[in-house]
Amino acid sequence: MALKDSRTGKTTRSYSIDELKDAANLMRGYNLLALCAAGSGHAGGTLSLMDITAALYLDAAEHDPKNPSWPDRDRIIWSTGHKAPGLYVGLGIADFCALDDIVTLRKLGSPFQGHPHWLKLPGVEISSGSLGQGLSVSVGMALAARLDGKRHKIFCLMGDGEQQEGEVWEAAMEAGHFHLDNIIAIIDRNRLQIDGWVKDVMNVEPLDAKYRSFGWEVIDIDGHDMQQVVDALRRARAVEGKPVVILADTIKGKGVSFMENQAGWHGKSPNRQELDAALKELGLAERIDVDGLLAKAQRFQDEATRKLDTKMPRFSRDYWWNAGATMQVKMEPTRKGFGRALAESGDDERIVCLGLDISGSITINDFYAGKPERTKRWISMGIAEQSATAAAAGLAREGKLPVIGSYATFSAARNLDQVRTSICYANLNVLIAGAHAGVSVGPDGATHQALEDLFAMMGLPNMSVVVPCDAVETRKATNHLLLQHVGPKYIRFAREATPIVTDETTPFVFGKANAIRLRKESANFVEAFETRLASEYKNEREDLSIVAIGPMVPEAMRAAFILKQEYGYETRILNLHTLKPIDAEAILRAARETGIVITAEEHQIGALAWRVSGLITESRELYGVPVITGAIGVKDRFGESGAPWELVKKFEVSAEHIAQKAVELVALKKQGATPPRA
Ligand SMILES: Cc1ncc(C[n+]2csc(CCOP(=O)(O)OP(=O)(O)O)c2C)c(N)n1
Repeated sequence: MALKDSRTGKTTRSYSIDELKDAANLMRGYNLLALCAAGSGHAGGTLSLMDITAALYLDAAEHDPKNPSWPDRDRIIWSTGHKAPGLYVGLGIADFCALDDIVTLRKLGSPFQGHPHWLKLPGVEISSGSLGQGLSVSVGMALAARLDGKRHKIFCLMGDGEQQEGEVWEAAMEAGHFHLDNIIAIIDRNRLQIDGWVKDVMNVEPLDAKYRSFGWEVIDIDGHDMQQVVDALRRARAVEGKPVVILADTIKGKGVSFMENQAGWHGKSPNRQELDAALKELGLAERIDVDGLLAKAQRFQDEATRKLDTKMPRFSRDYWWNAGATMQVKMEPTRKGFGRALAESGDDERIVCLGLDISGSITINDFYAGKPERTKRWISMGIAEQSATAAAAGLAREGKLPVIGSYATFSAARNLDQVRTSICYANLNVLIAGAHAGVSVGPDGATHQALEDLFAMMGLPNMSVVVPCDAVETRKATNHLLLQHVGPKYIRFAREATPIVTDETTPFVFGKANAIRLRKESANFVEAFETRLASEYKNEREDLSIVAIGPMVPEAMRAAFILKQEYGYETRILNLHTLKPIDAEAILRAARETGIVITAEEHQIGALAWRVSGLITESRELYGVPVITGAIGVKDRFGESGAPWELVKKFEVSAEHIAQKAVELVALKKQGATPPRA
């Protein structure tokens, strides 16, 4: 059992129950320290899973830290991706990596991503973070082992909330059907998820009867009794002819009294004071060099910041948000506008909001906050994006106005076929919110940074797509989509606080772009600009145009300021809040009148860029007119963990990058023929 030398097959180290208990305790400490240094992450679930993790990495799994890709090793599949730090301390305690290094968790460039990525850290078997996929991956690995005549086991760790994903049950059926006795699933049954108790959010019990009925062997244990954990893992290994699931009863936040059984500690990290209190309670205050490791984390961060800064385009001064005495701006997350609109318009009896266990942070629960009469129209569906999407179609078919929302990658990708067939093909009146979109989601990393959702939503017939630029516009757009617009509709917004650049008087007309012009440097950023409907805007013979969506609109405005200050260039900005139907007239006019069109999207380049350049190349009116195009956005790569604004810099979606591109294109334009001015 346990840690092996893959060359000789000999066990390199065995652990007693007491040693395993001690290891689990120490792992809890390192876990909390890493979370504190990161300033974000999931304390509750990592603590509930820690005794199992220690037993798995140090006793149950046969693997060799010196040879992490040993073909005969047992595989550990971390389906419960948000508990990544638990996985990392498991790897650390078993010597796959240095425990001390885990303190760089979630920082830019760290192999310890917010959610596990197997291509960044040896010992990690798969990339995860989108819940409910690990058991299917395990089925694939188990089938491969069978085909290859291998005897290793595949351990799959899941949460109990995660059992709400329908895919888990497809995989459970497959494992039972194929009698995959090389799969050992472990469910961290702490009975809490984000929105509250699993039984209230969407009951999954009785899990034992469910798994049994799919042909599984079920073992029930106390997941904090080390002897029981070790025995269960040994018993599971011996079962033949069917897969095994260990249902481990645990306590979320286990080991730290103020975190235990508190839903609020799901996605939270301790501050320094809380960390000290937790380590004291765990008896680790003297055993872990907290100051030394936090200093190590800081050095890592400083180096990441230095590297990032050397790559940023440079100008004569610092134009970053609120860096100077003038052009000050207020910031607020765009998602707040979504919640405000639901609170405002929610009295309409047709509106029904569906909860997908991420309700607070995407603000969808503002719909019923302080309004008990609305709670009957709040329907918690659990972590089940696909079924909830089709259920929304059912509600819409019966005349309701359903609203669903989650991280954009789960509300517009995980469920894409349901959106396509049940909502768009049927042309039903469903509002889908794609929240936390773009790289600026930050430290959660690639799995949570939707950068492709607009490709899908834009490509669906009947779908309307709106990407508002700030919280104020998000409120207006949500109200419009909810009550005025009939049909499938997608609204995309971000997580991080971004500049407020509109107010109540700024026009918002669905399908019609706004033209924005810098007038003069002012104390307040917003006052420096004039905004009007693009259709009412008269040509000012600007040097270039920037067509932007979402939080790239404020970046485009800041770029216009840089370009004016540094080069005297005049810029026309189009806020293309409605991406579909697109305001072709505003775009073609900008192309004809300025000769340069730069698109700016916090998305893989193309959702906006290729639409705009497609319009330009297709236009008869522009035939023979030279138009230079440029695209700012993410360049066909996945995101990664880092602080939100760091990622804006790293993925080159800042005002500085837009300005740099503009300078290059204006130089090109000056070299070539001057386009005719209308
Ligand atoms: C497909 C998908 N939907 C939503 C989320 C966001 N999310 C992260 S953790 C979580 C709750 C998980 O609950 P559970 O499995 O019980 O884990 P635990 O409470 O033990 O942390 C949710 C909804 C996600 N990561 N993946």
